[in-house]
Amino acid sequence: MSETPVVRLEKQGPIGVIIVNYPPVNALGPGVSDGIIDCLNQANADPAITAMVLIGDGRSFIAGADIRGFGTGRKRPPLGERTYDVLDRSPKPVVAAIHGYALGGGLENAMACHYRIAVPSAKVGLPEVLIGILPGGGGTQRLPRLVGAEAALDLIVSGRHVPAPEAKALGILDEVLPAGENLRDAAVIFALKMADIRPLPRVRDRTVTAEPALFEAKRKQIARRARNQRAPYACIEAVEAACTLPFDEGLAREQALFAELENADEAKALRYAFFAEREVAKLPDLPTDIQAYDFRKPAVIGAGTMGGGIAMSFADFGYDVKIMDASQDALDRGMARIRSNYATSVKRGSLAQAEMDQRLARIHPVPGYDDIKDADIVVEAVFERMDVKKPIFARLDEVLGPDAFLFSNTSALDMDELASVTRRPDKVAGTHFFSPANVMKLLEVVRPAKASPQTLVTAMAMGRRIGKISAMAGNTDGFVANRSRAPFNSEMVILLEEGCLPEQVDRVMVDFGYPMGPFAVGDLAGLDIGAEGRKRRAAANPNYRKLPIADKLVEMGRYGQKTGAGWYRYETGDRTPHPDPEVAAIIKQVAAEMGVAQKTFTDTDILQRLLFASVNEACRILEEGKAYRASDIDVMWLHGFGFPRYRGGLMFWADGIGVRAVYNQIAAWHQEYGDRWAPSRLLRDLAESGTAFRDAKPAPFA
Ligand code: T1G
Repeated sequence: MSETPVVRLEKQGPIGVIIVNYPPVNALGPGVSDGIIDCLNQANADPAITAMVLIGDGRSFIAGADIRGFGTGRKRPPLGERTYDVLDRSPKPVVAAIHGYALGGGLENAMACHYRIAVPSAKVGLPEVLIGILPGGGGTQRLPRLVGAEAALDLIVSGRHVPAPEAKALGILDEVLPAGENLRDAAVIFALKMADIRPLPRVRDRTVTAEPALFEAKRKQIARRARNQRAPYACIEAVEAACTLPFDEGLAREQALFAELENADEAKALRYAFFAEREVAKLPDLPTDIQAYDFRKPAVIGAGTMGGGIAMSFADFGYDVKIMDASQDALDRGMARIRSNYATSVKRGSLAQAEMDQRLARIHPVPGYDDIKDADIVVEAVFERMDVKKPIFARLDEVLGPDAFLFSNTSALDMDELASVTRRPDKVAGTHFFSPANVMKLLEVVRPAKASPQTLVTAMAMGRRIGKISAMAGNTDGFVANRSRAPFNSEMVILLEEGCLPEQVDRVMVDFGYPMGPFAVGDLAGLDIGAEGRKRRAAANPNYRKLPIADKLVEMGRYGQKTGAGWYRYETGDRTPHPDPEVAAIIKQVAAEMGVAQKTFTDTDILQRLLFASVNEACRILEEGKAYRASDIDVMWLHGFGFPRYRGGLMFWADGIGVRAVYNQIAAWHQEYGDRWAPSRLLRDLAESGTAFRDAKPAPFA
């Protein structure tokens, strides 16, 4: 069977239609750019052709360069020989006809065309900064010439996708078609109309200027978010070059900046994160032909903080959702909290009032089980106690239709035990949202032993349909995210016993790239919550390493922001953490009572004590078959704990240090501190075989 070429030229009267066909998103993979050049040259050499259309087959225009090709030493064609240059030299007009996405090199090709038209649902953008590089196909030089320096800075430094109507208003598109109009036919008609217009409107012939202050202001504006990163600043420099240099010199500057970034650690980490976020959706031990159930009637049980946030997640993505709670008062409070959350977004300008009203209207508070009996998916989010959840699951099992799925938002309880109180254990799974549920993107799907493949696939798909990144976790204490995080949470307090202060640890972690230090995060979440979990684990395990300093603060009623004092003290109405001499005194006193030798620590000591503890636990999780991949654990750390994305994730970062070095350090701490630092078997095996964490072969899912 003849393979459809990745790029082909079809003639429609005097119009040459150049069609890119490189599924799934028409990335500029092997042969695509050369194919476009060949077709352009053929059409320009054909006297019967007066103009061209460049269009994508399948679901999209061109979604950009093939990211898999970066960092492979792949040779890029020299300036002057790329598609953008051949388009620039074309003596006949070329119309870019856009549907789906025109991103990165895709939009850059479109901007090197003479005209650009799109369907209303199309999106365009230059997202290169999100993978640690910058537009390398002339985008930093052409976009400012189309939309002006300020708008170009916004789009290139943010990497955001722009809907077609906005792209038209900005000047990127010449036309947005009426809904339902056939793109290819409209593009051919457009090309016929423009075929004889001369001079050809080449974007490179325009000029753009800007005040230097604009770039300084942009640098100041991104300083906090772009901390420790290079690409955002390189984007600014490239746009500045578009405003200060002739086109070809600006292009050369762009190329130099691109070359500096492509193989930098930041770009490698961000490319890794991009693919890890797609890999995490794959469930290698389940049949690939299983269809997720197309749920339509979700319901949430529990109108507390989590239940309300979960209901908002459904409403935010267009689902009508019922939220049930036993007491009307709890429902009223829950709805008030939801309303207030939306109002805050409206006040911030990130949500329109009309949109808030629509979303609120989709959330239906109901008082009883009978009101949710038609639900096809239920997410339970009540108090984190098995004796509270079990009766609810048993009752739901009675009330709901036989095909309904029962999910629990529990963050650590045994999902097998919860499933056992129902007659449908095959339809039960954990769906662990992270707080605040309507904001955090991670959804941990917890896999009980009896869950059917369709239940797991449906839970994963449910997350994606409400904007989450779903990741599969084994049914183990703390599942995967919190279990891998637990040693970090202990080690940070143990460091205080040895002479650290909360503010020192927080500074190290913020300098590393976290948005907030872990002690400040504890104060935000509430120290009393962690205490509950420590009590439960200490009761279950006599060897459990207690944290007397943390326990003492809770005994003193220092729960954090909600009590005005925790690890830090807070002024009334102000959430700024202030180091508290009283906490320093408590630390000193408890450490003395424990007889812990005091030390001084470098920033690296602190960073590695926290993160290596979690790397070791992550290896245990993999060797027990509770996660599919090390990169899944990275996705959880990126989207559950705010691990800095430009470092790839916990395990990717550890690979940067090297398995052997990590193992040696953990083995040394094992000598010094005893069992809590015993290297996991997998870590030892990886170190002996010289295998990277991200190439670890975990045990089959258990
Ligand atoms: N390269 C390689 N593979 C890609 C890809 C790309 N650019 N985009 C998507 N894929 C794969 C993806 O890994 C997945 O594979 C499948 O396609 C479906 O993707 C020169 C240098 C277009 C918005 O950054 O944002 O151009 O898992 O699940 O949710 O200046 O894909 O099926 O095996 O994400 O519908 C700039 C990146 C590149 C766009 C579609 N372009 N892609 O989202 O599908 S750099 C980008 C996306 C560049 C120039 C520079 C999204 C999407 P698999 P998906 P989706």
